Amino acid sequence: MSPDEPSALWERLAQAQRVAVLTGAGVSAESGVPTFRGTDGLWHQYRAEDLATPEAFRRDSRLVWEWYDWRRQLIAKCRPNPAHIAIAFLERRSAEFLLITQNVDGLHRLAGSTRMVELHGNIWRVRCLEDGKTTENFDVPLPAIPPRCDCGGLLRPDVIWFGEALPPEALQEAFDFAESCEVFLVVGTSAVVQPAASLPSIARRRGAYLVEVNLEPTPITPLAHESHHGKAGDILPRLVGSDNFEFRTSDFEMFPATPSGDSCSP
Ligand code: BV8
Repeated sequence: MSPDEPSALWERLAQAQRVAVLTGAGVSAESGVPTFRGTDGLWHQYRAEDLATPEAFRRDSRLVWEWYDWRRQLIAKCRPNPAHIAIAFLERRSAEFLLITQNVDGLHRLAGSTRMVELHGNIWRVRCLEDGKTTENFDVPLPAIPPRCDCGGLLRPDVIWFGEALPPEALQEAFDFAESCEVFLVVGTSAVVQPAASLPSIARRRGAYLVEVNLEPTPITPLAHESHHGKAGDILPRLVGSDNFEFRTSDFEMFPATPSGDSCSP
């Protein structure tokens, strides 16, 4: 859809009771978080099956933790961008709303999103393999690799690895909302990882107005009523009307000021 073509989204949002948004790594790209399959894609350096699977962790938990520590150090310097803000803004102007994210970086919550499910977990949480306790951990860098629980048990990142089931309640909430929303926005995902990638087609089949925002066409494009190709940080504020909504980056502190305090704009 060319930028000058009028979007019916505004109107649809005005009538909609229930609005859902699905996001992927592309929504955090302009904050400096590498995507998975883009040119700076994580996977180019590391094969997914080498690092983001239970087998890989059993084989070499140190290697897997070195990778997650590297990502945490990178994400810790990043701040939400106008796309994250537009989604938080949309939540506030929607009667019923659900943000369904595949991202583990925590930037949506930092941008003020509250009605959300993190389908693939969160990189700032750890889980003990002994006592099963899940705790928040913001140590950047991690003082010890692999990190251990105070019970002595080995900790793992509280994320969903390939081959692992998604959190059933989060998954159910996402599917229920996709089946009953009037507007479904898809932002910055290559839509290849299942079961998340099935949500847009379910929403469309159940009558939702489906709108995609992505740098390039994806498997969702043929399904979408509107497909806007470009940067989410440019397009989304205009689409949802948050472009005249002021916010100060200093509002966003992931956690106590990062020692270096240098920004990481790409
Ligand atoms: C499971 C957490 C079973 C970890 C992640 C059916 C068919 C085929 C395969 C399967 C299938 N069902 C299951 C599978 C296997 C697998 C799967 O889907 N594999 C794929 C590769 C084919 N799925 C699973 O293993 C899932 N588990 O099925 O368990 C089961 C069931 C019951 C009981 C036991 C077991 C678990 C999947 C979750 C894996 N964990 N992350 C971590 O992060 O370390 S997935 C991870 O990769 C992300 O979370 C995300 O989901 C995915 C990356 O995708 P995107 O976010 O879309 O990112 P990508 O880089 O690909 O694309 C970025 C996009 O943004 C691009 O389109 C680009 O153009 C765009 N973009 C870039 N910049 C911008 C932009 N757009 C706008 N603006 C910009 N500025």
